[in-house]
Amino acid sequence: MNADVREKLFQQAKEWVMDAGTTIRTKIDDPLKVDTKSNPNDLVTTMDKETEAFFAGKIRENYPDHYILSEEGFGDELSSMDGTIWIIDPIDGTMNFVHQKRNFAISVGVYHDGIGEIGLIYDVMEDVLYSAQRTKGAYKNGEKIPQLDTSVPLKEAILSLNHFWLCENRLVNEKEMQRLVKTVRGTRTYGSAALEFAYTAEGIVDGYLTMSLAPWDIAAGMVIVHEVGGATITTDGEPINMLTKNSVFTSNSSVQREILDDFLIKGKK
Ligand code: 2AM
Ligand code: CA
Repeated sequence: MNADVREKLFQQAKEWVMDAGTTIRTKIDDPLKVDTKSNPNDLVTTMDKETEAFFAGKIRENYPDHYILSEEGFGDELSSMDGTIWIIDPIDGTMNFVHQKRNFAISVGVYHDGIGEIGLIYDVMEDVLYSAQRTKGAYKNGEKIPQLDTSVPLKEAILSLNHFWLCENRLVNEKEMQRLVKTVRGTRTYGSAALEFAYTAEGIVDGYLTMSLAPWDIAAGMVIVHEVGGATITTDGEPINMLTKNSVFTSNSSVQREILDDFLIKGKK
């Protein structure tokens, strides 16, 4: 994508993200209608749907030739990554949104012919925007985030993960996961994949590992992590397929190599 085109898109996307965030903050104490989706813990609210409808309306009006891949049904059915695609999670961390009224984010990634061009993750209640454009670096509220430290030993690393490996243990070896948890300095579970990517990019956690995420949970985060020198792969060490669900492991390169070789791959042998 041409840099000028991308810059304009970035400014536009950023404006819509901030507008959507302001609306959510204004309505945060309004009564909520909460429904469930794939399971009783997979939540969706009217706010998720209204926010996605807001983005879809703006994109369809202003960029009728762009596509939308999104969580709550306002997007397109896509079978390829050709063209310009907005990959949107209107509220990532819906359980946090419902139970805590914090620790959730708006996540918007823009991909062109399969390449991540723009990533925006907005921590709505903290009013913190993580952003990146391909080749332009990553920013937190407009301040450049430094490149990741690749010399962090695993025993001093903090790893963001959740209990989903217990539910999807065919993907990883349970004993190896236990050994990993004991090896690292600490683990954290924030409950918003987008924020966990943002924290990885910021270097306040050294990686995020989880078993099954949709494209909209990771699209923006992948661009942002990439811009600080990190990488995102599956737990098998394979590239992410943006048209399906994936197991996901994002981190700086040194932690990634070590966890992949010594725990994830080894656990499969
Ligand atoms: P969501 O809030 O947009 O649903 C929680 O650890 C993280 O995993 C959140 O980013 C959440 O996204 C995501 N997630 C993906 N699939 C999920 C599911 N079936 N149930 C709960 N969280 C899910
Ligand atoms: Ca969501």
